[in-house]
Amino acid sequence: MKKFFALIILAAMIFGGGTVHAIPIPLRGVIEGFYGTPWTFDERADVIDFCRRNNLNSYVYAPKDDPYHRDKWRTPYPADKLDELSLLVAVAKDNDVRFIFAVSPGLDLNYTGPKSDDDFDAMIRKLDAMYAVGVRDFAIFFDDLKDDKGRHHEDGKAQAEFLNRVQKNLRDRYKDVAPLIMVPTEYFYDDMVDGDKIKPYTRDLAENLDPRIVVLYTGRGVVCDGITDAELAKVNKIFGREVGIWWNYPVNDYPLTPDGNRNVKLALGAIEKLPSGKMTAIFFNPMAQVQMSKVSLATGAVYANNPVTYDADAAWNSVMDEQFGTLAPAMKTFAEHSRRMENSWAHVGPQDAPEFKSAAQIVLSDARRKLSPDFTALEQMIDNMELAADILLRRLPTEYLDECRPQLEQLERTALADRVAVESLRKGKLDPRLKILREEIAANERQAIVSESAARQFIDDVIKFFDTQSKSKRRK
Ligand code: 14T
Repeated sequence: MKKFFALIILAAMIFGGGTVHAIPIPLRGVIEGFYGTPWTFDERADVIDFCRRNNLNSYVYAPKDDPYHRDKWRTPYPADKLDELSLLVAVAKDNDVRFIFAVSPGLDLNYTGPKSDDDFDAMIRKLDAMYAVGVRDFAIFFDDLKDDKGRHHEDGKAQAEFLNRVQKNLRDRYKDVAPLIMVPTEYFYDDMVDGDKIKPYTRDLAENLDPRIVVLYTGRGVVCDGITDAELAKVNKIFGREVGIWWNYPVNDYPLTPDGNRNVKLALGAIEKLPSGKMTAIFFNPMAQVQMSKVSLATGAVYANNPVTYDADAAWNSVMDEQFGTLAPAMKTFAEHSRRMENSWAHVGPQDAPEFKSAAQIVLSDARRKLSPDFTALEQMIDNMELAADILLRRLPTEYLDECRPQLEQLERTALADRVAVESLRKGKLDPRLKILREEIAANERQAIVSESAARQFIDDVIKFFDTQSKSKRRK
C-alpha cells in the first residue's frame, strides 16, 4: 500500500511538471526541551516569530531547568512568572503558533496510594492555571527517570491511567483542548525492546493509553543518526497509532568529551535522515544558543512542510543565504566545520568538513610514501577558514557573535595551526610552533569545539607523522 502511494507521488512529480502538493506534518515546531539555563522571554518570543515565518505551527514549553516544569512541578507559578508566560501565550496566539505547555512530574509522582488523588489534583491545578491564560495544548513528559544503575521504576499501566484521567478531566470540562501529548519513560526504540520482545513497561503503556493521546519518541537512541520509515513503522505498531518525533538536533546540552562542558559545540548542520512517511508531529530540540539554532531549525521547517521532497543540502544552502545574506559564504565555511555531534552515545548531524578530511588524508598518505604532496586544495580550504573566521568576527551582528565568538576564535586557531602543519610537511620538518599552537587549541576546548575529526584532527596527525618518523630514524 505504501509503495503504491509512493508510486503515485512519483508519477505526479514526473508527469505533473514537478509540482506535487506538499503534505506538512500536522504538528511541527520547536521544543524548548534542553537541560541548562532556559531561554529568556525575548528569546522565546523571537523563536515564536521565527516559527510563524517558517510555517512551523508549534512551540513546546518544556525547559528541564524551569523548577516549576519538573523539580517542583506541583508548585503553581508565582504571579510574576505566570504573567510572563501569559504574555508569551499571547505572542504565540498573535503568530498563529500553538503554545504547548508541558509538565514533567515523573521524578516523584504518586500514581497509587493515599497521595495519588492529591497529585492528580495538583496536575489539574497546574494545567488549569495555564488554560486560564489561553493555553489549549498540553503535554506530560516522563523522560529521564533512570537511577544511577540505568534502571527506571515506572509502571506503564499506572502512567497510562494517570494520563487518560488527565485527558478525560480536561475534555469533560473544556471543549477546546487539543489531544494530550506524552513522552514515555522508555522514549527511544532500543530502550523499548529487549531483542525482539517489547519490554513490560512499554507494552503496558501502549496497551492502556487512550489512542487519542500523542506519543513522542526520539528514534533508535536518545541522540541518533536518523530515523527510517521502517523504524517509525515499528514504533507506530507498538503504540497502535501514528507516533510523533522529538528530534534531538541541534540540541547541544550534553558533553562531547568525558571531562567536557555542555553547549561548547554548535550544531550548524541541516536536519537530515528523517522519515518521508506520515507522522503526527515533529518537534526539534534546539541549543541554548537561539540565533545559532535557527540554521538547523529552518531546515527542519522545510523538512516538516514537505518531507517527501526534502533535500538537506539544498535546504541548508538556501537557509544560509536567506539568514546571512552577504555573510553567507563565510558562515557556510564556519558551519561546515561545526555540524556533527558525536560522543560515546550521541551520533547525529552531517559529518564535519568531509572535503577537508579527504584532502588532508591524501596529503598525509603521500607524505608517508615519501611523495611530494600537492597542497593546493588543502591550502585553499585553510585560507577560507581563516578568512571566514576573520570576516565573521568583525561583521556578525552582536546577538549572533555573542553565541559563537569562542567557536570562531577556535576556528581561527585551528586554521593557523593547519597552515603550520602544511608548512611542516612541505619542509619535511616539524615546525616547533605546531605543538604550541596545539596546546593553545587544547586549552580552549572546554569552551569551544570545532571540526574535531577534520581540521583539528589534521594537527594531531601531522605531529604524529613527524613523531613516528623521528622514532624510526633513531632506531636506524
Ligand atoms: F524526552 C526525551 F525525548 C529527551 O530527549 N529527553 C532529554 C532531553 O531533555 C535532552 O535535551 C536530550 C539531549 O541531551 O536528551 C534527553 O536527556 C538526556 C538523556 C540521556 F540519556 C540527557 C543525557 C543522557 F545521557
